[in-house]
Amino acid sequence: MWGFIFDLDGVITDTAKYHYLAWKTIADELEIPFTEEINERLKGVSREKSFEIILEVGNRLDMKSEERAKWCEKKNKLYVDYIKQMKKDEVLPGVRVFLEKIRKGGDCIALGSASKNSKLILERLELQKAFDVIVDGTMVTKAKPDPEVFLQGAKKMHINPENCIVFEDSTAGIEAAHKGGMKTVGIGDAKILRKADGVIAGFEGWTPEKIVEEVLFCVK
Ligand code: G16
Ligand code: MG
Repeated sequence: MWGFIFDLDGVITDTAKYHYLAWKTIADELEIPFTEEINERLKGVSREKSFEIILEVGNRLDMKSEERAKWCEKKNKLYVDYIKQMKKDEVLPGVRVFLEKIRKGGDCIALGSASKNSKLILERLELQKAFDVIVDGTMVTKAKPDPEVFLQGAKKMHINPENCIVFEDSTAGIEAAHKGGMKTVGIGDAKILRKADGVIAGFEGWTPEKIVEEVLFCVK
């Protein structure tokens, strides 16, 4: 039996665009340049670590923790306003069908996200019941690339890490899953996710069996 673990942002839905808009507002207010390249580094990492990366770019690492917390809270308010408006058709193409196929095949499904807003997002997408196990940013002490989020997911599914397949769009997440002894499938650009065991553009046209055979074990 396999345990399939899904990252949320960039794998199930594209909340990266909302994170981007919210962080851009904050960076603009702090007069820190915010480029696509910086945005790429924020993927999969915690809110606090994201802000630290922005401060590093702006040479503002001297900012005190109380002030950092205020900016992070402001960013989250802006972000939550965006995700409250999300519609269920914002699930990425092929994801819903892929999850149903895992369910029919009798394997286990977990969410492994850094986000503290995962419950609200799953609710908006009407996907709360699609997961047997949910582990998110409210439950972990160490953020990706630490493997904690995925190891908790495996443990709660009662499946050994080597029998878990993690779907991730971020390099921090791929690193985390490998550190946890799991197999990885990158979602997105193979050049960026070159450390993943396999990379696919998205779930459309894929079945769980095809992923195991063609992507992870290269049986063509
Ligand atoms: C997501 C995003 C990250 C974000 C993190 C924390 O992680 O990829 O950019 O910083 O959640 O989100 P929040 O501020 O909502 O707690 P994942 O693991 O779902 O890709
Ligand atoms: Mg992600």
